[in-house]
Amino acid sequence: MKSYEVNFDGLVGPTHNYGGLSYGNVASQSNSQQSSNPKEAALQGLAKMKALMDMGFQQGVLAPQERPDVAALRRLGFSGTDAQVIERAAKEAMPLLVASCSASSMWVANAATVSPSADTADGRVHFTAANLNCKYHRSIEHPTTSRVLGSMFANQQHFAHHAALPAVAQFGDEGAANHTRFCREYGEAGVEFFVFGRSAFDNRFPAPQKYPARQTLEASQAVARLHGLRDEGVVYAQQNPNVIDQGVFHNDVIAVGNGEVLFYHEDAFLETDKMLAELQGKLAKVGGNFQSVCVPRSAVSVDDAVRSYLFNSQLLSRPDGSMLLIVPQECQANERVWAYLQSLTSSGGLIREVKVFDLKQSMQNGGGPACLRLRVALNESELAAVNPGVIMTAPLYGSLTAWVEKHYRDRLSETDLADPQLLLECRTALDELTQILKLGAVYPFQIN
Ligand code: SUG
Repeated sequence: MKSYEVNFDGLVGPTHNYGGLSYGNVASQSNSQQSSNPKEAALQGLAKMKALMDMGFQQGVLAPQERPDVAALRRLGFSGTDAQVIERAAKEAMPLLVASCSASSMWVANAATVSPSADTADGRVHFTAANLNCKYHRSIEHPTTSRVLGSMFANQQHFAHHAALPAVAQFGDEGAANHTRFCREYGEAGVEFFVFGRSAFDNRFPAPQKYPARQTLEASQAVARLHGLRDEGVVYAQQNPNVIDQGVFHNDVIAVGNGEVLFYHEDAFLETDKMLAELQGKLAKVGGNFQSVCVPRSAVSVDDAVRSYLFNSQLLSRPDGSMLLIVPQECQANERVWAYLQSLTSSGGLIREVKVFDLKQSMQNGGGPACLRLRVALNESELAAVNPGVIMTAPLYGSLTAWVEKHYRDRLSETDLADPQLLLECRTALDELTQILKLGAVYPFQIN
């Protein structure tokens, strides 16, 4: 049976703004308070989806969330009508209103961890929504994420969904941003690679000194258990705490894998040689030939990697077995990174082509091409069981572009977030979106 890697991209929501909410994420911190352009952000994301579809890749779309999250503000004690809740939060606790307005669900690499059916004990595709509990504005995403994923992957014969892990720091889980899967073919058993930043219960693992390590070993282990993965099909590795302290808040800012290939920075991990040997050995047991491409710090520093998001690229397999790298334009703007990419593609290795995308609106909040997509490996019958409304087609691209043009503002600053009209605009837009994507009722305003 044929199998595919389907990239589901997060559609940027109507409240996209620069709230400076993510300590440890350099771009989020340095663009705090700038005004944003939600319309441009959504169109940039859609252009990437369309381009990948046009190149022949399977592409899907994941809906944004209802913001401001009035229910979250009510849980924090603000009361009255929806407009009064927003007004009171704006007056008494602006940072909480800003957090409740974040469109951060667009970075769907953090929505969930996904294990394909070839790896799991019951032969179903397993999803665990990420609790994202390191940052308040992201911790409020998972209930709606679960409903949206449930509506996209509703067929219980093929798909199994797990609720987010307990919402405490010991089980901090950032989803697929710290998870990669190696395999020969997407439909064959593979090796799932979980990268953690610290251990909650074992102090032998060093933790970063400055910035938070969002993913714990214990969270990764719990996800592997929930998904019914075999020990032989799992490798755990620790992110180098020093790179977390330099702004590598997720592993997908310093490494990316696809098929049998890991593309990573020399400083990305601790005990790299041991980890590479384990990946090689375990992949060999399922017939795979593990290969790694290490980018030396002499060619690209960690600082250049963080600024350019070289590793937050999408590494995609082409029909002839070679690979293509989708990078943000910040890579082209960085002389050293661009020179490295030129040498990489001309070296005769597996990575033959680089395609550049303008994702500046998302990049300014620390979200590159890989942050914007959730990979789901599916065989033909599983793909046929996905809600067809969320699979990208030329007509769907047309409808979504028209929908963005109709509903989105082209400028949003902090003071605009206090405007109750924004909530109405968002709800009107999302109500129409659930019809376009045939999702049914998934948002709190549609359910309550
Ligand atoms: O969690 N930024 C996101 C970026 C997530 C990137 N995802 C991956 N690397 N997979 C975060 O830090 C910033 C929001 C703000 O400051 O307004 C933000 O949430």
